[in-house]
Amino acid sequence: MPPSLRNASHEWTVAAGLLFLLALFASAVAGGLPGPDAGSIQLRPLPTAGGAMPALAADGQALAIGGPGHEQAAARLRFDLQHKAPGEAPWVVWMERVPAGSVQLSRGGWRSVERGFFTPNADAGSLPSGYVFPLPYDWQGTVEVDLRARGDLATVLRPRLLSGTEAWQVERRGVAISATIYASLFTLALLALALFSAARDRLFLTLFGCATLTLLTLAAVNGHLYQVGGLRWLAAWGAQGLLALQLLLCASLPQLLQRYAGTRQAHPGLARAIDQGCIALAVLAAVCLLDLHVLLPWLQPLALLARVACAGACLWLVGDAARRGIPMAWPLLVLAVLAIAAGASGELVQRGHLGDYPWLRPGAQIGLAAAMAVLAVGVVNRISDYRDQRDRDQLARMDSERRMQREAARADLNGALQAKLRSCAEGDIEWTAFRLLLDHLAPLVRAGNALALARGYHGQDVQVAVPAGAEALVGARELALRRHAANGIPLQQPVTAGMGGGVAMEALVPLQIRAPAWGMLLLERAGGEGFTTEELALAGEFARLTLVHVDQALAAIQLRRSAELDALTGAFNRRTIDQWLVRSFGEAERDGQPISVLFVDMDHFKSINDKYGHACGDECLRAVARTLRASLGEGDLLGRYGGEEFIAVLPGRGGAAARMVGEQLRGDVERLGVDWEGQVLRLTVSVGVATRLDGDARPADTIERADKALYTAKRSGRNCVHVAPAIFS
Ligand code: GH3
Ligand code: MG
Ligand code: MG
Repeated sequence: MPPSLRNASHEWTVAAGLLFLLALFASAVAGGLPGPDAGSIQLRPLPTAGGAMPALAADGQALAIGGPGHEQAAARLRFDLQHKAPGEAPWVVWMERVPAGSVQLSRGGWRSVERGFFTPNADAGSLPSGYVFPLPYDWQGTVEVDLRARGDLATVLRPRLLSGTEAWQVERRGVAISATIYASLFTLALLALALFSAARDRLFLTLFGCATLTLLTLAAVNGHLYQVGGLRWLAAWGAQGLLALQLLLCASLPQLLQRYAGTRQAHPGLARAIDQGCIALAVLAAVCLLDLHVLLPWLQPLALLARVACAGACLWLVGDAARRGIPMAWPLLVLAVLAIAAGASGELVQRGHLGDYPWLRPGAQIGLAAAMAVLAVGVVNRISDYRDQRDRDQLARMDSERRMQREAARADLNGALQAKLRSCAEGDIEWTAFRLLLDHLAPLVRAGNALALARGYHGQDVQVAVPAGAEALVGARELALRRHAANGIPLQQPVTAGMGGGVAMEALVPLQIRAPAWGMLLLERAGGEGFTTEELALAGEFARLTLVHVDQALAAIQLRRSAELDALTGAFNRRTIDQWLVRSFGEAERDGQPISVLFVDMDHFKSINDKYGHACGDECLRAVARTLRASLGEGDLLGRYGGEEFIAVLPGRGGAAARMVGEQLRGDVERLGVDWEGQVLRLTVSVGVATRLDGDARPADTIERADKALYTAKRSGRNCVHVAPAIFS
């Protein structure tokens, strides 16, 4: 499956899951609050303490407080009460908990408890959703009660008449909904922190900050923050603290979205503008905390403006993210639109411009929490980016490690071939090279059995098996192997291995040898795991390297030989024989052994050249050299000293023994017949023999005496052997 497709389906699965949770939540909210006409109350305006008339909201059933000129408001509530027995829950006047400084009911001498948004009410629980005023049992029929309220923030009070049981249910549902919202945000914040510690990405820290701020702000807007023991001190800031929190949230949400959508990279100019806006909001929040009461009439509209701007920026950012296909952006956009619509309507309701829709406030809060959750899912997608990156890094590291390992193995093989083949005898080079090849290659490609086979390679048939039993790999299929070698492409096939008949993979890697010679590497690995292309390539590369080294070693031997030998006859050349003479004479002197030098010169050779031509002369030279070589012993040396003159060095023999060898050589040449253009040419040689004397410090002395003996042999009529006398005068 392509990754893009996988991501998309994964995203929709997450979105569907979130939608399901949201639907569950929404259904709980929709059924959770009483409708607008639960009890019937009429409101009539009353003059307040300062003499100003209080404002009734547009629908006439709500009392506006806060805002310029309305810090105090009062209204007379009129309702019909049915009788409640003392055992039953009393009638209750219930008002949604809006930010009012104080709310109180009174009738004649009776006064209710004074409730306030920023003052904790011991009897109201820690997550109250409304101001609850139980009415005395003895009130019946049409009753009129005065409602007095104070507040700094513009909002409306909507008193309802509920039975005690109803009020209790409303409160409990409110607690459940708020607790769920807070718990989700708290969990989200924790998760963000965990993600930050795992991924070290500032994005998660921003998510943590946003989730925490949302939690605090919602708790403040609902008035719950000031009910919680440890956070009660925040009430000291009153309405301005509430505004500061809202402003901070407005500053942080676009920051989070900006990081999520990657706006800094996509639209740097816009990102800068958003940053500046956020800084301005943070400054404004700090001003709020200064607690300068005179600023409040200005701060409230500014905060409203900030909320509108924040909503606009968020919508734009999410829309842009959706357009650019960033994970979870579409579900987030839908939720953001819903939450902003609910928030805006809730704002209108709270200012009395719209009728009473009690689900709007919790709806907007749930929308915000859900949007945060979706956003979290979106940013968590980054984790999979990290994972992909880590996987890629790991693969690259493994790859480079493997490459380094192979490079080291190659260098190893190269070094071993260089060192071993240099000291190898000519006939052992191929075998040794293949053995090294298999020793290095088999463990690297995890081949249990390995075999190198070459036929006619440098005139030799070579077969090397590692371990020794692996010869069985060839079996009776040499012809098939030869055919495969001809096409030159490595292949592998499953085979049954050994006596147990287990499964194995066999790789056949042809050696690049010039026809008609051919060769093949056979590698066998137990189990069904095949050789990778890379492993086959490596085997081919190692084989090529080995063949190059074999060629080089053989060429070096060839070169050495051509420098030592006479090209025409294959005997040692004069330079080599001179070196050997020095060495052999040294050894003879050291060991006290005799050593003799024989000069062999062909008789009347010039006339052969003259009569039959130079080519014939060359052929005769070769034939004589062959004959002399064959007549000499294992440790004797034969060299061409110049022209048609040969020299034989006989270590360990002197006097009579040397003379016998001389006679042998002479006789063998005499018996030799050289075929030339249908004729058999007869050749003879004269031989001069000299044995090293104790006084002969250098070979030259002995050579000189042998030369003189040869001269004597020539004068004596040729085709004879003359031995230099022991003391030459
Ligand atoms: P003698 O019995 O006195 O040794 O007579 P000879 O003709 O062998 O004597 P000489 O030393 O005068 O002649 C040697 C000849 O060998 C001269 C030269 O043409 C011939 N010769 C020397 N080197 C080669 C060679 O490499 N090939 C051929 N074809 N002839 C060579
Ligand atoms: Mg001669
Ligand atoms: Mg000569």
